[in-house]
Amino acid sequence: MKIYDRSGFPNPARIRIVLAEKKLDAQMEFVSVDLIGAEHKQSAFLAKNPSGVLPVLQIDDGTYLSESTAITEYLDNLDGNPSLTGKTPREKAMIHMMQRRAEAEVLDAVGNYFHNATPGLGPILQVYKNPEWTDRTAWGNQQRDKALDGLRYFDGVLKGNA
Ligand SMILES: N[C@@H](CCC(=O)N[C@@H](CS)C(=O)NCC(=O)O)C(=O)O
Repeated sequence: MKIYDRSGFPNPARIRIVLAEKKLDAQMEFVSVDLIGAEHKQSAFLAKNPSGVLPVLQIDDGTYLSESTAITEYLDNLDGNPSLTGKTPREKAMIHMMQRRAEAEVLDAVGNYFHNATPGLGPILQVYKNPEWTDRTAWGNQQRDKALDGLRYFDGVLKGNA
């Protein structure tokens, strides 16, 4: 199996954590994609993942899988121990719900803040520009506040589970 990723970026890190937990690192070939040079926006990479984002997993039959949740599910189902995506219907649903909540309330908001209220990745990578965003920085800062609220929520959840 091959994983197209980049060290130091959050979504690739999600899969590195899965690989470590499942002890699958040794079976994986890591292919580093030059995000700063916009390699992921070139046709060769877009053929693997039309969304133009990392990570992407290539499995042994040649299929490309993207979306961290789908990659996690695939790797988890190769071998049930430890189980990361749940075993019972309740566990599976709870994990799916919390994962989606973490993406919506924290990860997406952090990305929006980074891209809109900080120098971010620079103009080459800001492929989508909404002309109606008259104050992108204000919106970006609002996303920062949303991410901080999300982190407070997860702090509470984790304290309750300690
Ligand atoms: N929903 C995707 C998000 C992937 C994503 O946004 N990856 C970032 C790296 S952390 C990326 O490739 N960004 C490049 C860009 O947006 O140009 C997933 O779950 O894998």
